[in-house]
Amino acid sequence: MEDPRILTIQDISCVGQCSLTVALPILSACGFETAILPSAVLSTHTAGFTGYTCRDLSDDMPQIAAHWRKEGIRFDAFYTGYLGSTRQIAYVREIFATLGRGRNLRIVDPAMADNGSLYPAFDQAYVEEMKLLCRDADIILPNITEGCFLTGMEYRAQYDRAYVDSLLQALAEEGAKTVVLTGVGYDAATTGVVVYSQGHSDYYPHRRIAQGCHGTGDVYAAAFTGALLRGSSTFDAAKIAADYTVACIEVTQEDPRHWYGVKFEKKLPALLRQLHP
Ligand code: PXL
Repeated sequence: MEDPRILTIQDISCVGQCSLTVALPILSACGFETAILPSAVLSTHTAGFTGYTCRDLSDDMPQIAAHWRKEGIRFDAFYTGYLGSTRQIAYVREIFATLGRGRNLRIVDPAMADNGSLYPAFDQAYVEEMKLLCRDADIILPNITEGCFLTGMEYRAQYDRAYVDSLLQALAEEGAKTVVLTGVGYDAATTGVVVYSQGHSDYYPHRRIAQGCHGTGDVYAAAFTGALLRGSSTFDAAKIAADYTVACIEVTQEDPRHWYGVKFEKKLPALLRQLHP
């Protein structure tokens, strides 16, 4: 059998340890041929830097996809993260529909919101298009805020298990097949991830580190994708990715000057020991 080929579609933030500069090294280290489709090139990410440059590559996306179609290049898995516009989401949906081979697993991180608000670049039209992409996906990885935008449910900073169950149910009603809901914690010391599929959910709680870091969602989603494609169950992949992300945040915190991203490189050897025993 041919080795799986993954396509990851998101921006390149040249500096900032997020999106493609995280996904590509993590998935390559996991042992996969990883193709990229950059949706934009920014000098840095947008969370905390000011005056960054941004070259939108929307016009290039359909041309790149058309070339791949012509060459017969196909993908066994897709993983998408931060996308720049509603138009880009529509291109990604077309890529899902035309460039897969075999059962082609589709993993979508609807990276668009946190702490109750959409990221500044996005609006309701973007949310509506993201709902369609999430319907096309096999697995989505929203946080609670993104889950609320995808379903219209009210965002709450404090919540209980019944609220999380309703959110998962609402996501399933919107067409989500498997949901990996991140950042779920019922007390101040704990956060965790709920994996939901076909009416059944499992919770993996882990230590919450008070001071969040930028880019942890991207580190989590890339490690989850790598672990899943290496053969872990969805729940085990969610756990492996959670433990890896916590370890990355811990090592980042040893260096208080490192405010803009996660030192995911330092813990790659430990992740690989788990995935290639
Ligand atoms: O980590 C998500 C992300 C990716 N890419 C860019 C971002 C962000 C979050 O702010 O700004 C450009």
